[in-house]
Amino acid sequence: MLDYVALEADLDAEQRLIRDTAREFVDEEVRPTIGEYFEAGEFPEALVTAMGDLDFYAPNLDWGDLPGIDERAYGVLMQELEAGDSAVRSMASVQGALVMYPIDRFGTDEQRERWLPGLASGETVGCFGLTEPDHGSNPAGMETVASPDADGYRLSGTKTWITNAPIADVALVWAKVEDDSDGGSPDDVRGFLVETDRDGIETPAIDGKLSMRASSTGQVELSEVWVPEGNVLSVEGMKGPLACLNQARYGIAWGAVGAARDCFETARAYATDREQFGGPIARFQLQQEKLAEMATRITTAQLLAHRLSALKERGDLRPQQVSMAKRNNVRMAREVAGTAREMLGGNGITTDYPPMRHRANMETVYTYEGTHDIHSLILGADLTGIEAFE
Ligand code: TGC
Ligand code: FAD
Repeated sequence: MLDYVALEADLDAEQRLIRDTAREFVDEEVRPTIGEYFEAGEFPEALVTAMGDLDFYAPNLDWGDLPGIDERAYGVLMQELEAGDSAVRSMASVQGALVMYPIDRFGTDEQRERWLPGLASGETVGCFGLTEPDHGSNPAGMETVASPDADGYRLSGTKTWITNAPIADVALVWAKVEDDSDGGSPDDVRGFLVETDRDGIETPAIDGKLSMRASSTGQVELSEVWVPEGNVLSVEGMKGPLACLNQARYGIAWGAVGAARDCFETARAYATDREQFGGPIARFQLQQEKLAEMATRITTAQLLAHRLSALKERGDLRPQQVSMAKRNNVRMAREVAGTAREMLGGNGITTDYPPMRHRANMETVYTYEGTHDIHSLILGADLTGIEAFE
């Protein structure tokens, strides 16, 4: 397994155990069938509780029975899961970083006790509704509203492109509390935990995806859905959802390395095995240059991910540094997957081998959690002091 500058030699016993557990899970539970699920356009639902049994959901949180593992161990877990498929890492990211993290950070004791155990075990599935049909890169413009009503709120609006929505028991919906004084300011944004069996909520699937096919994606349509005050998180403004994105983007920066590594290992094995012109194609300098370039780019992305974990562990990680890693590592994985696909010739376009599936998935990963362009602008603003979003 590619670890060219021996970063894994520095893993402690717990980090190694998590790596090995996740690798074994991916080898036994994901690899044998993920191509079929990808073709069928379904998430392998048996994995939802299997991943809960192995503590794959928010193991870096320190509440109740959650293991409270360190940030490097969490990153290594995301890397191993995405080596299987981005849909599997997405399942863990959404459940852990986008639903459990905000409940832990912004919730009341009552909300934590009500939701976290079920989400940790996978008995309860969550989704995170921020994006809307007319507000993707600019979620602050959201139109979903929450009108105060009878000790609670009535929510109306549509969230789209929501991972897990069709299979979710609870949706964390970000909406603006209606306030006539300012016409809907981002400061009015609040997070609402909406059970999906409430009257007025629908979660239809989005079909026709050519990327992230093994993940369930849908909409959350809300028509005057009432939720009690006790379902509202204690955070106001865009820093609520953006803080969650920061956690998930950290996991993606690690996960992309896993997907790229899987492509590299597949291409290396194929090149040493496949014979043309009387010998293995790995003897051709053109193929060796591709492997050298892939290995170098994966290694530099690994270094960035490991450095991020050290900064996060000591509380010094800035969101802009996460943006740099998400942007770099996902672009790297997208390009490495393309090169690996190419090295497999015709076989490379099938689901018998992972590169094409990873490449297709990376089109989504390049776009969600802030597009590549948006992370360029976040870095541009940080480097110049001048925002260029509008
Ligand atoms: P801005 O005015 O800059 O900031 C508003 C407040 O938020 C704070 N903040 C952050 N806090 C934590 N982490 C971050 N990354 C933060 N970025 C900003 C900021 O300090 C401020 O706090 P305060 O106290 O002053 O109020 O925010 P803006 O609305 O102008 O944002 C600009 C922009 C473009 C960067 C932001 O909107 C953005 O990141 N857009 C991209 C949208 C996006 O990433 N959507 C993702 C949807 S979820 C998803 O894709 C899940 S896929 C999951 C899966 O399947 O794995
Ligand atoms: P747009 O914002 O319309 O962008 C279109 C293009 O314009 C992009 O290339 C973009 O980079 C570019 N662009 C936009 N603004 C600028 C600018 N200021 N300067 C330069 N270029 C710009 N969202 C959730 O809330 N929860 C989820 O669970 C979730 N899961 C997803 C799962 C999948 C499979 C997919 C595909 C998306 C998911 N998303 C989710 C939504 C995702 O976060 C958005 O697709 C993403 O934020 C981009 O928004 P958009 O698609 O509306 O594109």
